[in-house]
Amino acid sequence: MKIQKLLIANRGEIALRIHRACHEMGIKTVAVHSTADADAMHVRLADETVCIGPPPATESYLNIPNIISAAEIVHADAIHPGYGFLSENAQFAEIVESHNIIWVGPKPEHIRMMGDKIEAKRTAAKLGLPLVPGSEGAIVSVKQAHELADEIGYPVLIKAASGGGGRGMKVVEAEDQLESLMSQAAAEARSAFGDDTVYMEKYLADPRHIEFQVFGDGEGNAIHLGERDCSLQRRHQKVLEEAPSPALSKKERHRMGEIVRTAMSEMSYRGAGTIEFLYENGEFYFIEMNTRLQVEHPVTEMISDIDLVREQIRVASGEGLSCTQDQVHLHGHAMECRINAEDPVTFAPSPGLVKNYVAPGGMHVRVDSGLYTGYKVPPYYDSMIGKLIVYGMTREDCIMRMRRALEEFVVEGMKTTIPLHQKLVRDPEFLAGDYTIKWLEAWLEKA
Ligand code: MV4
Repeated sequence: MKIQKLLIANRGEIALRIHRACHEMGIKTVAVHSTADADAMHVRLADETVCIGPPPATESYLNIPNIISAAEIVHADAIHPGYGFLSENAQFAEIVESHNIIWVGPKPEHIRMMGDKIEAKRTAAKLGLPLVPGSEGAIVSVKQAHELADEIGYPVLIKAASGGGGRGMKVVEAEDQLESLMSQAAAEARSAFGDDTVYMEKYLADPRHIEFQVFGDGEGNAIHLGERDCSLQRRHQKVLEEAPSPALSKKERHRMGEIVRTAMSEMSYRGAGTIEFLYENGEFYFIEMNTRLQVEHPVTEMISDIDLVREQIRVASGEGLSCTQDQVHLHGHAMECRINAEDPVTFAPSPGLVKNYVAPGGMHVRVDSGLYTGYKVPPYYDSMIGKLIVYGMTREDCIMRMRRALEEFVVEGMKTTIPLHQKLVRDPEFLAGDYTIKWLEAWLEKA
């Protein structure tokens, strides 16, 4: 069914991103916003706006009854959740569909399945994805934990089944710590997620984080759009992402791409998805699947010329994918710097009034941001205020362009992570491309 009016259940740059795709497709947009976001760009650009509550996200952007009411009042025929907030809430997806509103997202059953990391691994294994050696399901006893850890060898990692993003993880270096760290992990998981189920994996000491972008039509057709290297992170927050990964050969990309594409085809996956792997010594290990559009999706758009939000909307309205795998031609190199309203050294949040804003431009430079001079960044939400994405024929071209674009970028009135990126993209080790998930934190320590 052709979508006439789409409600964007999000804020900030991703709300803008979705609005732009909609308008290019002739779809009217509805912005929802908290009282703290009345002056936000995503509200200014939308065709209609609905205030859905006070500043705390739990009372506005996470408030399901208010969002559904907003959609009914304006007669929206679709809802796009963006990323974060309700984007991976299977129950919300079901509620949206039960109101006869098109859910621009994966099937609720797939969201639910991948939200349980043990179920996700079980499914991944069945579909032929390589896993990290570890427990087949939950760990139910200390005895079982000891036997398994002895079998796979220390160090091992205890993870929460409902976890993700690194919360509730414990590295166990030796046998004498196993029992106490296991109960700590379970206790943390219970208080963070209301579920103390844990599982065990072999701990990989220093891998890269490489994720594959996939897309399905929900009827067995699926494509992959190559990988992104997201190893450059600090405390599980990604800082800079690039595509393709400097670590992969064309052959490895093709081999893994076909594996993930086949997996998505077999499960009749619908919409955008990201399959996360750890990559060490030339081997891939599946860890999680994200059933949403990701922050870093623009780097994939740059190297594929495929508009991922447009694709999500096409699939949701039953038009199917715009291309087959044969028609996907990945080319060149792209990078994204996440710009946060934070002190570039201490990472303390730094919201406030934008006194002057000048975004870079020119060939192959993209800025996804809702910032403007005179805008006041509210203190209630994520500190990411924009993304700078650039493209080049080669990684070197791309880095030179990123250096130039970062020099042009002016954000006055608050501290931002722009100076951090300026240093990072000038670092010889970064230039060499041989970094892992531990590299950035070590680099920040010595800088
Ligand atoms: C791991 C790992 C090492 N070995 N699993 C962290 C978040 C969650 N998505 C998975 N994570 C990890 N799982 C095994 N078996 C190391 C990490 C990890 C990590 C992964 C991706 C990106 C950044 C990371 C930073 C620290 C730890």
